[in-house]
Amino acid sequence: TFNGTWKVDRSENYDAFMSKMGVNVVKRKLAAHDNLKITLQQTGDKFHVKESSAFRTLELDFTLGVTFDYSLADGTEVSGSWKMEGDTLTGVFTRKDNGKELTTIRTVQGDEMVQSYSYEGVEAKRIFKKE
Ligand code: MYR
Repeated sequence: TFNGTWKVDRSENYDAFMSKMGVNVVKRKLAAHDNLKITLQQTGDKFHVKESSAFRTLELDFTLGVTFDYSLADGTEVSGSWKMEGDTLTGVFTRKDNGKELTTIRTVQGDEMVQSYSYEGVEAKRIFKKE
């Protein structure tokens, strides 16, 4: 379902979300045009991820249900895991700096991947199209 390269097409409430996360206005303006591209390759319960954006390029592996560390594009460090329920990927991550929880959900809807984010009651979405 998730396999392929997904390029961000549009975002909803992302600026307010980043603001709640404590990202300053300069970085938020840059992030609004980050050209985020995520390539997902699933093999069983393992995922290989390639991420590229105006900020950086990185690759990582995770296994469903297994906790791993990840740094957000602004340097905020989180730790958590993804789980799969049906065709929904749900990630629960905890910020290392303040212990607060960030949850994120990926679903594929038609030819788009929708990723929603939630932090301290503020929600956002980024919608990706398959490349
Ligand atoms: C991946 O599957 O792509 C790697 C793990 C992602 C972990 C959490 C993603 C949350 C991103 C939130 C961006 C907020 C920017 C302030």
